[in-house]
Amino acid sequence: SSPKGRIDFENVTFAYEGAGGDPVLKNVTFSCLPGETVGIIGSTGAGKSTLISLVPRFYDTISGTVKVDGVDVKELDPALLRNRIGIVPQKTILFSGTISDNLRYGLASATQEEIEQAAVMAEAHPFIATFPEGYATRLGQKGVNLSGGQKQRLSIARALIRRPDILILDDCTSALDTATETRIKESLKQYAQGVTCLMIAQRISSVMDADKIIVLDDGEVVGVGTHDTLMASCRVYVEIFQS
Ligand code: DGT
Repeated sequence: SSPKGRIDFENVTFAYEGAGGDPVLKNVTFSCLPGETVGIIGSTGAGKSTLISLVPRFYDTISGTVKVDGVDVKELDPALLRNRIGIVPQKTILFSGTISDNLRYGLASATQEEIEQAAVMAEAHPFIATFPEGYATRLGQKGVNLSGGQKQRLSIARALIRRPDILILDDCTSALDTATETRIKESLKQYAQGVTCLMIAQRISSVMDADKIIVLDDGEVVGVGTHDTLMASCRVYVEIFQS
């Protein structure tokens, strides 16, 4: 089968209703090729989370087109579209239940082997293995206390179990130390080959090795390129790098 997970934004303009109509994204154009890792950088309020929310079509554009594998998302069945996209939100939400339940998150068909594979990819397996009850360890109100970084790793594993064509990470590695973050990225490269990865980051170091980086400033794309090109050509990028 042909590679999947291409994303195209073509002159996308978007505004939230009732927010004075001021566009949050203005004329945004970029592409992610299947299997590419694309970083999104920009100051707070630049529109990064809004941008990624248009891929699973949480909102419709005012003008312009978002395409997945060449098809306007408005023409795709929303359920099928969202099934192909794994989203790891900024804030991890875990519920009272076992680690396996939390990773499965309603995907009844997931086997223990698939759960563990996803946990290995997300660098969660090693800490889960230290618990006496392993994957049967209970989380939540009466459960074990996890660190922010451990929760983020469970959240990444939860998205990977669904074997998405597109993985969207919304600034979800900020609670991880850089060594763990690097290991997760390495293992994604190795195991999740072919998965298109869109990754919002606060730290430039998180996306430095991405195939390309999109720099958003006040809803506009002010730079697209690799770290080296942007360092040489994009003022906003250099400012974020130096801050
Ligand atoms: P962050 O997460 O602080 O780094 O900021 P970004 O870059 O992810 O920005 P984003 O997309 O969360 O917000 C862009 C603008 O849109 C900002 O002025 C807040 C506004 N906004 C975000 N979400 C909503 C929403 O659900 N409703 C309305 N009315 N406005 C929103």
